[in-house]
Amino acid sequence: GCGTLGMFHFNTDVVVSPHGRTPAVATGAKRAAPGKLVFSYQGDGDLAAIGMAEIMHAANRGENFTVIFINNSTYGMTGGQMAPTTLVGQKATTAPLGRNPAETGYPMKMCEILSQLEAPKYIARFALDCPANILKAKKGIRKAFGMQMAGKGFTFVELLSNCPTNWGMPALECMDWMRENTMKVFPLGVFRDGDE
Ligand SMILES: Cc1ncc(C[n+]2csc(CCOP(=O)(O)OP(=O)(O)O)c2C)c(N)n1
Repeated sequence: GCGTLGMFHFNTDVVVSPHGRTPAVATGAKRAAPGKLVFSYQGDGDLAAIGMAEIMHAANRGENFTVIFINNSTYGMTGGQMAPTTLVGQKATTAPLGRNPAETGYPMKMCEILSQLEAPKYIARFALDCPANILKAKKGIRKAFGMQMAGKGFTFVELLSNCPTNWGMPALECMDWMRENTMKVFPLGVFRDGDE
């Protein structure tokens, strides 16, 4: 879904768009109401698979909204299928022996890919594995929202997350697994800061 859309035919804060198409919907919302804070909230299946075209082109146009990209390296809601971000060797219902790059390629790193474009103004990756990192993520989101409200352009915040159900482990173990696996493939950091 995307942020405040109270200027259309009905008064609402949230719009659920078709899977993957959120950057297109957010583009329309922000262009129609440039004073509103608009953000999309997208999973890795959503953003890096079905919505790959929408995210690339919204970023390339420098649309002035914020993307919150929740990367838990799985299609959670539909039951744990392989996502573009699934790690090599990570098990999924559609990769029961673990992701094999010879068949399905390698994890796609969206911050790094989007950093090849000129227009984006802020691109950063954080992890939600411990309070210190959650506070950093919060700062990054605040920064992205601030840049958007200052009219700077496209801002993208990736948050490494987890999925106890589909990873098949308790929540606390997920935090360790993230640190030992996910964060090695998806390094944390600010890839672009248009304020600097
Ligand atoms: C056009 C379309 N295709 C497929 C689906 C089915 N679908 C719903 S959620 C989902 C996967 C979501 O995975 P992700 O975006 O990674 O988010 P998560 O559930 O892990 O948070 C899919 C394929 C859909 N809702 N709409």
